Amino acid sequence: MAAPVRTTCAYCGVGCGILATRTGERSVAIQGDPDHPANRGRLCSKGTHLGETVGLEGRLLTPMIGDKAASWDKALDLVARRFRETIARHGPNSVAFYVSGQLLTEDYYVANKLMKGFIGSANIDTNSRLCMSSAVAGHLRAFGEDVVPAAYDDLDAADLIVLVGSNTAWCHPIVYQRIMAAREARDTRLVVIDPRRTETAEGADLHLAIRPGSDVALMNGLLAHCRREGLTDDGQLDVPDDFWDAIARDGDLWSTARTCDVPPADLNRFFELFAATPRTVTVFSQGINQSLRGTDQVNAILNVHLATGRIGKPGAAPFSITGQPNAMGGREVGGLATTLAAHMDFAPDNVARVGRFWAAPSMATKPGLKAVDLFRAVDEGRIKALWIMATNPAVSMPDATRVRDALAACPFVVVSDVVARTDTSDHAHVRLPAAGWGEKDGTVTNSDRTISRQRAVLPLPGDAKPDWWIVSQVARRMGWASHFAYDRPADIWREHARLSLYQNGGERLFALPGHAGTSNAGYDAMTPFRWGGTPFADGRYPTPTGRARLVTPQPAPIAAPLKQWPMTLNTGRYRDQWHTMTRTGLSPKLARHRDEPLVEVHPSDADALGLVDGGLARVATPQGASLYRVALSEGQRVGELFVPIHWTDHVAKGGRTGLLSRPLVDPHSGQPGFKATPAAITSVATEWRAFAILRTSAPPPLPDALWATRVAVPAGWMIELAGNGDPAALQALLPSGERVEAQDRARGTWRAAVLEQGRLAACLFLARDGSLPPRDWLIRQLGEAAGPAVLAGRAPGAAVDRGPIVCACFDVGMKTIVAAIAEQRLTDVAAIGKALGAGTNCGSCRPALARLVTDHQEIADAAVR
Ligand SMILES: Nc1nc2c(c(=O)[nH]1)N[C@H]1C(S)=C(S)[C@@H](COP(=O)(O)OP(=O)(O)OC[C@H]3O[C@@H](n4cnc5c(=O)[nH]c(N)nc54)[C@H](O)[C@@H]3O)O[C@H]1N2
Ligand SMILES: Nc1nc2c(c(=O)[nH]1)N[C@H]1C(S)=C(S)[C@@H](COP(=O)(O)OP(=O)(O)OC[C@H]3O[C@@H](n4cnc5c(=O)[nH]c(N)nc54)[C@H](O)[C@@H]3O)O[C@H]1N2
Ligand code: SF4
Ligand SMILES: [Mo]
Repeated sequence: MAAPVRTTCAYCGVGCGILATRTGERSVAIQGDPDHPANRGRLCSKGTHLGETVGLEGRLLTPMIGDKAASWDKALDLVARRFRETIARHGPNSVAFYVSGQLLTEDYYVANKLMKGFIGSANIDTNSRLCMSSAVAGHLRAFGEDVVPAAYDDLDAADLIVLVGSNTAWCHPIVYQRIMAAREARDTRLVVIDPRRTETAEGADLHLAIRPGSDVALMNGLLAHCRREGLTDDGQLDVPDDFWDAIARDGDLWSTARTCDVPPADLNRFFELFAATPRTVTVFSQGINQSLRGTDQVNAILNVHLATGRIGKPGAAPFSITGQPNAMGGREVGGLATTLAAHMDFAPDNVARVGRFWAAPSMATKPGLKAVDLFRAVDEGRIKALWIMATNPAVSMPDATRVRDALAACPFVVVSDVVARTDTSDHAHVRLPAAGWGEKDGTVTNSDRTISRQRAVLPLPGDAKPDWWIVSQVARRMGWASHFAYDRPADIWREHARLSLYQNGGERLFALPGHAGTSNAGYDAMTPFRWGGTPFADGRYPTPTGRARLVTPQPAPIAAPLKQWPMTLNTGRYRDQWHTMTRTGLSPKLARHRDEPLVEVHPSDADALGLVDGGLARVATPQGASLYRVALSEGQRVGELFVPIHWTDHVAKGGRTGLLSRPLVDPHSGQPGFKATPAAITSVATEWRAFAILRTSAPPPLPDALWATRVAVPAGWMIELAGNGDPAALQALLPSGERVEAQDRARGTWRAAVLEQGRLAACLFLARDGSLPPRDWLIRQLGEAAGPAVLAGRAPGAAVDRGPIVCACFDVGMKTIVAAIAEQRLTDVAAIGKALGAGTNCGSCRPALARLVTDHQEIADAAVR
């Protein structure tokens, strides 16, 4: 067996180190890297199951012009020519790049350099605009530079951790496990501030289920409390004249509690805990950033930390955790339309400096279009050539239907992606096959400024090429061969490091000393390191006065419910899926945690609106409407809905969330307010419900039905279905072969199975009264010897329904766990682990297990008594 390759995870900004071992043509064994400072050997469910996503099924393996395969030469020449011609005819601002925090730093650097130094426009924006641009804008206002003043070690050293707008247990699971470890080791307190009671909140000492958008009121209330307690010191800060008046206004406990809609006693507990705990880290992510006042919400948090001295010391910091694996690397190269490069902005000095360094013929002199404006410009015909890399805006942008229309009307769209077909690349004129995780080489920066290498463990498949190579080739063909003469990522890394140091007398904290001269071998051997040390430890900030600034924050508008749109729609993530599912969607293990897109509703709303658990509902906003399966949840606030962002037209009919969100943005950062859209929900009745399980390696097409969602299962695919009228069209799902069938017209059930040489190749179960057999046993029968008895839908003899899968690693279902809690009187997560294995590998399900223990303990006790 090959030696393990040290690399980093493909997914979130925690940036876990991985030991990847090639075990076959296209197979990789995954282990956590015990030496990586971010995770010390741990991995969550997504990282653990990366090996299930490296197959070639669905990959784009050759350049495509329209629907025809093309050589690289032809495709690159075409892209270069169309961009050149468009620029010649309509000017540099008629073209744009839309890139991604999932590019490596080297890819990002080259794309940014081409657009801002050579094409001469700053129309390069990134999906990070949708992700953490409010944090960037907030840092710039408070500190003068976009520096995250925290590290994971601070979590280990803190006495209080406050998670605001962050479902850490699902979205940054290894950070959450570190927090849980700190709680065990030193009794660190945990407060979670989120309108929903998430699994993250389940593990906290205190959960404040605040009204959406009331974070500024909460933080101002906290700051007013600290001031009353004499804990603030603004002597070394730049303070706007109106600042303290604005903070004091409505800043008493009662009015804050009213605005935030939380019990005053809970609020007081939080205030007192914070005031009493100098070592406090406040971690925040999308519940703060993705708001129409995201930047002000960020500054409201920074204000509290600056004014109470909780920054620049071990265990005390505001901590913006980033979502994507290289969101931070993108910030370092200046990949946002509003930044230039290497933490420099568009001030004339900086433009001149970067221009000199690049020997650039036509520097962009002002910021370019931010994502939402950029796609609006495409829609209005002002952008005539667009290149999209490593992101799926037809799904992930707000008002995504309009984005699709814009792409469809754009004269020239290029998409670089690893998969053959996405909702975005359906609109591309040219598709370029990019190297994927496991094949690409370069660096990423995680949430705590640690730079690590990603290394290839597999060879490049087909004609796939790394993104840096693709961009450099186009740049060369546009006429700038000598400026883009890179042969390897190390060449780009050295240039990036040199730029960080270029005429930098300490004004810019971002600097990579010692790396400009790294040899190729040194680059290959690079070990993880954090840049910037402990920022602001000396109390000095990169502002003109050297002081940090307090900013008077404006609260987010808390709209009164509208008659037509009485609900507030919140959107976010599931534990085991990554964004638009192009990769996690390939993993059967990850699919089973939540295999359909749900709309979570509070039971009292459901009662009032006639929604039933497990039924379908249409969620509508002024932008559009989409279907979801209803899940009642006590963890929702009344009046609020929650839907996931992951489902696309390629995996489902229904459940596409991007089309619902408004294209409204924060005025400072341009980040969309994805977390609160006025919405309505209505029940949708269907006459039948069905599912099909099919043994096929290629994903089967979705049949024509009102509701259809497809997930990977171990030997094939499963499709959940619901609809009205004659379900005869579902016949087309079943392959030809020996057919066994059972129909009960009275009950309206239809069950069919197809056998190939006595083995189960496919089955379809349909019911009109809604009761269908559990899926697990049938999934396991795919490819196994089977006969007509398979139509019973369960094992002969005892019927075991394991319920939804909670532990993805050991495949343990909810009902199995609940039964074990009751029968074996299991009282904690560790006991469940001993009995069933659940929760003992990646640990992502431990919050869910804890919840099951609390919920079922009393039942178990009662049963024994
Ligand atoms: N499993 C998984 N993990 C991921 C990702 C993924 O797709 N799947 N994506 C990665 C990426 S790119 C990102 S950006 C991160 C995102 O990570 P998170 O920010 O943790 O994830 P979200 O689910 O978008 O939203 C976080 C929480 O904000 C809450 N919220 C909504 N409105 C408000 C409000 O007004 N105030 C407060 N205080 N909270 C509010 C929501 O209820 C939600 O629970 O996750 C990363 N990790
Ligand atoms: N309503 C709503 N919308 C949201 C959010 C929300 O909370 N609510 N969150 C927003 C946030 S924070 C984010 S980060 C975005 C994420 O949204 P997207 O960036 O659109 O989602 P992904 O599915 O990660 O898209 C990445 C694409 O790049 C491809 N890819 C993977 N690796 C590579 C590579 O190395 N090279 C190339 N060229 N391609 C590659 C993948 O196949 C995939 O098609 O969604 C945003 N949209
Ligand atoms: S927490 Fe999970 S998804 Fe994030 S980097 Fe670590 S293993 Fe990957
Ligand atoms: Mo993100």
